[in-house]
Parts: sequence; structure tokens; C-alpha cells
Amino acid sequence: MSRKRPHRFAPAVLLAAVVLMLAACGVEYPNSTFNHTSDLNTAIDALWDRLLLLGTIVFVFVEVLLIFTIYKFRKRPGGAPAKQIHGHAALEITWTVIPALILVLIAVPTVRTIFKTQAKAPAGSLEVTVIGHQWWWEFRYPSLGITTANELYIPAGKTVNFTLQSRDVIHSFWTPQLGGKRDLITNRTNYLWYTVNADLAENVFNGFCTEYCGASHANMRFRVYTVSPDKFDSWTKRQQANGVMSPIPSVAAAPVVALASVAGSKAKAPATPPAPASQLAVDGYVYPLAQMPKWTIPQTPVPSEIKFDDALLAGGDSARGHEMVANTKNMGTVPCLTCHIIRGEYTAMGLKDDVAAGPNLTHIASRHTFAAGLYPTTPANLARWIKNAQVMKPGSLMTVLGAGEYNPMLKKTNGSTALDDRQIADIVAYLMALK
Ligand code: HEC
Ligand SMILES: [Cu+2]
Repeated sequence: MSRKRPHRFAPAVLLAAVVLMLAACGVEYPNSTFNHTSDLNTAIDALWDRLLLLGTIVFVFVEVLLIFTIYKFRKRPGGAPAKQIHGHAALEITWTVIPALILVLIAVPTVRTIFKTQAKAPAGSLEVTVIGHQWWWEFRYPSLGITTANELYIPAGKTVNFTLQSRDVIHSFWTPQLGGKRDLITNRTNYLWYTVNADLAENVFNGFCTEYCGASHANMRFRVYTVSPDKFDSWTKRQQANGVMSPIPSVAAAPVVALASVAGSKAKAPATPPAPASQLAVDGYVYPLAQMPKWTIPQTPVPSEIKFDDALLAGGDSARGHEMVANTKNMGTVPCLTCHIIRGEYTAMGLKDDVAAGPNLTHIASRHTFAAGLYPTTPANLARWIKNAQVMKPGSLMTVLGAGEYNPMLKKTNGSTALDDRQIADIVAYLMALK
């Protein structure tokens, strides 16, 4: 092999490198941390720019000096040996003072930014409690009485104070575009606050868990919708309402039902089926699905191991699904309401947010993604999720509910009393009505 070979390829390699670099321009960076979208990331980026500038000056200065010295004092044939110097007070003071000054120039803005971003949130901020679970996110708005999961709405232009907690192991809350990241720690509460620029209303951003937390850590994502304060209020109203499929049986009929059951009468009480979802007005803002940028729509391939006849979904009956979920006796398997809260269910098991094992489903259909940003909320995906959540999300703490499905945690296959596909289709119709 010729020793010249590498040289022949050098131009080609250089060209390839340049082409690669150019190819990187014009690509969208939906998760870049360099955007000025909030006061927090603007402050941090200003600091970064300053440090980069100072670092560049130091680098250029040192390199020029170095190259100059190497060249000027290079060994020449027949040249005199280099002069040996021991101790040079002026020089030593100079090279101590200059770096000390540089460190001051770095330290002052750094410490100032730390104090600014670690200070207590300004009074009047919107409080949001973020609770990390293996492997999903709970979002509570204590002042608004809302508990939701995996999709966070915040008003642009208003300061939001996140109280960060964990139910199990350490997680980390990060929305690269908006600022963060900060850990959620089991036995300690952390805080993070920022104000998203007012002109960023009607945007959606990707969020991630960035602290390894177990099997589905990489599947622990979320979405942040930054909306105008008006739209936020409207969204709030919707979320505060009870689940739409849970109308407390109509006012006139209710006493009859109550009496019938008090008397222990076997006589059939006048049935008051819940009104179909279409008859109930659902008010309040939801970020329009059509407006979601493509990088916020989950691309997770749906596991083909789960067989489900999607044709059944068209015939799903939300009232039947409702009966099954609400009246836990109707389900031949672990009832949904042992782990989930659906606010307004008249047979809700009195679960409190603090002990619910799974996400609050009161308005599940108003969320465009589920399972912590893993899948778009579609009937087909929900059906497979209910049938076998473990295959849909490795390690998931939701139990396997489909008949004949294998449960890797219990190491056994579900019997025939578990949910069949038609029952799942009914439950999906009900969930899709929980707007
Ligand atoms: C043993 C407790 C348990 C039972 C029973 C259970 N779930 Fe779950 N469910 C969970 C957990 C935990 C999660 C979160 C899983 C994750 O994202 O990693 C979850 C997630 C979900 C989600 C996704 C929610 C979101 O916003 O991401 C839906 C929908 C859901 N469950 C529906 C149901 C239905 C319907 C039933 C009953 C047929 C049911 N679950 C029964 C524990 C349970
Ligand atoms: Cu994690």
C-alpha cells in the first residue's frame, strides 16, 4: 500500500465533511435548548454566549502565542542552544493576574444567573405540581383543582412555578425548548420556575425524563402546550368539569333509583342510561390536533403481537363501556377504578390522587397522546393498551387486562373472564367520550 494514499483521499474527506456540515443547516431542531422562549433559558443562553466569547478569546490568544513561540524559537541547524531562564517575577505575576481576571469575568455573571434562577418564584405565579411516576407524569394545579397527566398546559406570559416531586425513584423534568432541567427526588421537593414569552401562545413542546428511572425511562415523555391566558382559562373550565359520561342520573329519576335500592326491591328501577356523549356539550379549549407539529406526534410503532380486530371499534358502545368501568362488578378482571380516578363517576372507589396508581382519566380524550407521550390517543391504540399494556410499554405498571393475554409480571396468561375484544371496544368508546 502506498504511503501517499491518505493524501489522495484528503480532498474527498474534506468535501464530505463540508457537505455533512451544510446538510445540518436548514434542519429543524424541535428540541434545541438555544431558543429564547422563556426568561430562564434567555438568562442561561446569555451566560453561555458570554462564556463562549471569553473562552474563544482565551483560546485564540493562547494558540497564537503558542504557534508563534514554536515557530520563532524552533531548532535551527547550527543554532545556539536556547537560553535557560529561571524565575521571572514580571512574567509570573502577569500569568497569574490575567487568568484571575478572566475567572472574575466568568464568576460574576455565573453567580448572578444562579441567584436569579434559583430564587423563590415571584408571588402570584401559577402553581403546578409535577409528580414523577414510573413511567409517566402527573400534573396537578392545586389552586385550580385539576389533576391531569402527561400533557401540561401553561399560560404564555405568566410565571409558572413547578413543584417537583417523585412517587418512586428519581426522575428529571426537562422541556429542552423552554428551560430546565431539574430532578424530581423522592424525599425532597425541588422547584423550577419560568415565564414563557407571551408571543409563544399556541405552541407545543416536547418534554422528557432525563434521569434514568428504569425499564421505560426512554418512554417517559410529555407535551407542554403554551397557550394564551384566555385559552388557558377555557381549558381550565373543561378540566375542572367531571367526566362527561358520568351524569349523575337525571334529577327527576334519581330518587326513584335511590328508593328502589333502599327497599332492596328486585323490581327493575326505571333505567336512566347515561346520556350519549354527543348529547352533552363539552366546553373548553383543547389545543387543536391539526395544529400539532409533526415532531410532537408520537411515532412509536404499535407492537404487532397484540391482535385486535379494529372493525369492532366502530361498534363500541360507550354506555356499555361506562357501565363496565363504573360498576366494577361488571368487569371480570381488575377494575380500572382501583388504579384510576375518573372524577364524577358515581361508583368511583374514593381513590385520592395521592394513592392512585395510574393517571387521572377524567378527560383522557382531551389529551392527544397517552402512556407518557408514547402513542397518539386513538381508539385503535387505546384498545391495544387496555388489552396488553405490558407489550405496548415494557415494564408498564398497568396490568394486562385482555383475555388470553400473557402477563409477564404474574407470569401467567389471563383467563377468559378477562376482557374480550368486544368489551374492550365498549370501554374504548367510553374513554373516547371522556373529553
Ligand atoms: C393495576 C392498576 C391499573 C389498572 C387496574 C388499570 N390501569 Fe390503566 N394505567 C395504570 C398505570 C400505572 C398507567 C400508567 C402507565 C404508563 O404510562 O407507564 C395506566 C395508564 C392508562 C391509560 C393511559 C393514560 C394516560 O394519560 O397516559 C389509560 C387510557 C388507561 N390506563 C386505561 C385503563 C382502563 C380503561 C382500565 C380498565 C379497563 C385500566 N386502565 C386499568 C394502572 C392501571
Ligand atoms: Cu426517567
